[in-house]
Amino acid sequence: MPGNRPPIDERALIVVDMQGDFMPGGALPCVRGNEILDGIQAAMSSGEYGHIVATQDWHPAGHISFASSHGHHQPFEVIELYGEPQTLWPDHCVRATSGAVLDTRLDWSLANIIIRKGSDPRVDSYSAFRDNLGPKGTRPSTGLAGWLDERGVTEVSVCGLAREVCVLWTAEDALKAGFTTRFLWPLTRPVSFDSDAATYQRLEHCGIAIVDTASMDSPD
Ligand code: VGL
Ligand code: ZN
Repeated sequence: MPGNRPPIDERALIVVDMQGDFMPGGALPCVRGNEILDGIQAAMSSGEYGHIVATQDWHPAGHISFASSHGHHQPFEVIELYGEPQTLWPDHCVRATSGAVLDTRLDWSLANIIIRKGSDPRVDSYSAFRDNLGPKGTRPSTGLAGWLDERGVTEVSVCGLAREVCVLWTAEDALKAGFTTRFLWPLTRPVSFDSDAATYQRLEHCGIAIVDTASMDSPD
């Protein structure tokens, strides 16, 4: 129930993919992604969360999610990969490049664990919990659900970039893993606002709490 929260040591905050390439001017920018920096820093340092998890999109050059790896396709085209739709992206978050660095305006010393994802050249990875569907029909786990379970976490709050991609998939997997899940809507930004209605519907449909508190006053 909203308002009926567990104790702080049972709460985790997951900060998804706050990296240069998802910021304005980056390779795969979210709309005004910089606007959520202050709110995320406030959430991280609020003392309201007993555990802070960060994720970092971390692709090898030539990753299968890059349009440039497929020759005849353009960024944002959708192809079929392993029987599922795969959006092809501009090259982004290539490991050890400047665009992959976690935004230095946030204090990452507050994070208890940083999960790098998308390192398998053959499969994309949106969620903090597991890869997208891969060549053998498997979705290898990142180990995050176990990490949270071992620490007694029961409630997960998600924020970061991009609202309709990695934050959404992370929230859906958190719920599937059995955590009460909160989506801090004003502390996310999408690649495109066109996706917002569909994202909202998906969250409502599966029972993820969409948090839009007065302290997070932006309607975006
Ligand atoms: C993301 C597209 C491709 C994200 C990552 O962080 O939302 N989106 N890779
Ligand atoms: Zn990516």
